[in-house]
Amino acid sequence: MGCWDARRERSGGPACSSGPTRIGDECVFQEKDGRVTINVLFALSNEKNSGFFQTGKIFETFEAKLLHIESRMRKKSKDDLPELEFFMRCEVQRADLDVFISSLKRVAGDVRSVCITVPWFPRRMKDLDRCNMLITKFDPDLDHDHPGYDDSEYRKRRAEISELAFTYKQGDPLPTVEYTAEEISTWRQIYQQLRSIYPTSACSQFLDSLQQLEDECGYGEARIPQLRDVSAFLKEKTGFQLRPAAGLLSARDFLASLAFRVFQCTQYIRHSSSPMHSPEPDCCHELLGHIPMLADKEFAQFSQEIGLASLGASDDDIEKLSTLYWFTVEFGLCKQNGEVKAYGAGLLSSYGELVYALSNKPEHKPFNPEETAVQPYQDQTYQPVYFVSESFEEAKLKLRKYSANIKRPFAVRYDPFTCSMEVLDHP
Ligand code: HBI
Ligand code: NLE
Ligand code: FE
Repeated sequence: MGCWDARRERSGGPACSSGPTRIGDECVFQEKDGRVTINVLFALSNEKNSGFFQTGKIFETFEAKLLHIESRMRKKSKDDLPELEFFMRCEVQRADLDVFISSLKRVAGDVRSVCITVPWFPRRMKDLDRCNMLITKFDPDLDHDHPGYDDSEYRKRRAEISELAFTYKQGDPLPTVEYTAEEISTWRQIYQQLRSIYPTSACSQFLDSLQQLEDECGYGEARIPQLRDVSAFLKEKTGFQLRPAAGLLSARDFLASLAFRVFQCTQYIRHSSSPMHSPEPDCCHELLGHIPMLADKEFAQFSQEIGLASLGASDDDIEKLSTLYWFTVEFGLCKQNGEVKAYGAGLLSSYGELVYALSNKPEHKPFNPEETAVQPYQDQTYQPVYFVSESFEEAKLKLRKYSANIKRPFAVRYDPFTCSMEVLDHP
């Protein structure tokens, strides 16, 4: 269970940090299943033409998979004989790395290897099965303050629904949940209260989509919509689809799925004793807060762009990106026709916080990604500060610009035909 590579990457960093082959601090290009991708540079003098074939043998011996090769003639200095210099990218067994490099050194001169650290990230839709690392926060089994902590029935129900997410594999039909009368009653209360203040509090994109969900997808106070129906609706509107999540996921895993236009969605409902606010995501948060926004074409596009920017990003960039996500997609406010409206899902699914955010109690700051990305945030209760953009479009454009500027030693492009990532390197 969990995202093996990503987890290891975060706890202490990967291998390839020792041995004579390392230069500088650049190391390991995506270690996966014990194999690393490295860049090797070496030179062969012209007299030793057989050197090239000998290096080939070494590649063969170590079962190194050649991914890229370039060569050029180079003179070390004016009076030297020209040498043929090779640049190769290859994948080898991590455990063989040092011997592989020292073997190359025996036949070639000036061998250098360069590895670049890039955390694992999903490349095919199927890889999302590994993007399910849960954050053990707000857990009804572990957290004494959770409203469901003392309710064994609730905990049992949560475990049952979480199991559906744990066993889900990409491509399976989305599981359906038969909600109990108590659960539907919690939903009804939330729906009624929120629905009554949406017209004055929510941005127009949200209101348009919600209307469509009510007309075409069975949204209403009477029943909790099933992920299967909602996913089919979204697929038609914006190409987004849902997959079940067992709870709050790590930001890296959560954001990565957005790159594939997949939204990880919880399916359980909050405890009936606290309908107006839940610190953790639940189906009310997903269905009322996120889904209407994801049914908007432009919002869907920029959600995917945030996801794409997160793939293989450094921990530091993930932290900033998720803070930005927090203050925009989750808790963003924007001006529309001279009034401040909510477009953040965390607000649109919490009656308590929606009313509070639009009151004069919290601080409202203008949205500016560089500043917002480092603002500490509150994930237990209401935010002390919200960022207001001049318009919904402005938030989108600024966030897009910020995401596009995140530095990585490669670029990614999503291929919608194969639902996979093309990774374009620029060494
Ligand atoms: N996990 N299941 C789930 N749902 C979310 O909305 C969610 C998450 N993990 C992180 C997260 N949201 C964001 O707040 C950012 O940290 C990316
Ligand atoms: N506070 C939100 C709600 O009550 O619906 C959920 C936020 C999840 C990040
Ligand atoms: Fe959310």
